[in-house]
Amino acid sequence: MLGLDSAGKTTVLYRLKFNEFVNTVPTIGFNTERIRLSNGAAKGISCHFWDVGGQEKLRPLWKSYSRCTDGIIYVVDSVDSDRLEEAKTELHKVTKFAENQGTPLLVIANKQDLPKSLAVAEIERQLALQELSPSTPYHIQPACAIIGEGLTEGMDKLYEMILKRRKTLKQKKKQR
Ligand SMILES: Nc1nc2c(ncn2[C@@H]2O[C@H](COP(=O)(O)OP(=O)(O)OP(=O)(O)O)[C@@H](O)[C@H]2O)c(=O)[nH]1
Ligand SMILES: [Mg+2]
Repeated sequence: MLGLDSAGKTTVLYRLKFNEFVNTVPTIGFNTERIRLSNGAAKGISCHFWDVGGQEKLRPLWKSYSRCTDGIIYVVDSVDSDRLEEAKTELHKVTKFAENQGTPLLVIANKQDLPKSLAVAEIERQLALQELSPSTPYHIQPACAIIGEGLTEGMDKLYEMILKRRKTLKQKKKQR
């Protein structure tokens, strides 16, 4: 789970883990949790999450933590329009790492509860998601991590993309 500082990653993590709001402090380093999803189509699936701090000095860590993962969750603050360009640059950097080619991407457009939040279509445009490599399947999900709205839908989509990718990789292996 990646994204600029204060996007809401740790709030998402603990919302999924405890099904309640947990007040966070900025992450220095990372948090990790094994979470059994409790809702939606992915209910019962156990996921290992790595929530890496988003401050600039911590971003060099992103490469190692996203390496060989099944999926990348990229959390964006939907109100922080001044930093969307920065969020875009960092996201495109991560998806270009050789180890992340084809890794499914769930973008969480967080803080949709706030009155000045940008619409999902606008965030998709500003993050230039359509310019990502065609090998990167993605879904952008509006959400509010405080109350957990949108997280089940987002995780379901991510799970769907992960299964689809596994199937394709298996078929490719067979053809060899
Ligand atoms: N209004 C609103 N505030 C949110 C939401 N999600 C998170 N926040 C708040 O945003 C602030 C930052 O949240 P964190 O979860 O600590 O952010 P982070 O992405 O983990 O930040 P770093 O650890 O610094 O990378 C906290 O005050 C949260 O309570 C949301 O959906 N709506
Ligand atoms: Mg954090």
